[in-house]
Amino acid sequence: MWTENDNKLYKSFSFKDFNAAFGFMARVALAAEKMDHHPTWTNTYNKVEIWLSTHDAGDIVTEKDHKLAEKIDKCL
Ligand code: H2B
Repeated sequence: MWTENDNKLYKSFSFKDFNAAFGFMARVALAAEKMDHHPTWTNTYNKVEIWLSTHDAGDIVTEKDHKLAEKIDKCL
């Protein structure tokens, strides 16, 4: 579930292993590049954490972040 805190949308994802996590990240990267809207994220082995905000709008959550969040969920 995405949560909004401190002007960021946040979600944590867990996978079977690194390979599954990185496959997900590759799909997200392509979707993000298409939108020209990019995640702030970390990956540790099978875990991926993502924060979304719109820097161009002053680091707040905008419709673009909600749209990317939706696309990210479809990359699962
Ligand atoms: N990603 C995110 N998350 N927020 C932005 O404001 C943003 C971005 N701006 N990706 C884009 C790129 C902008 O810097 C470029 C120049 O279009």
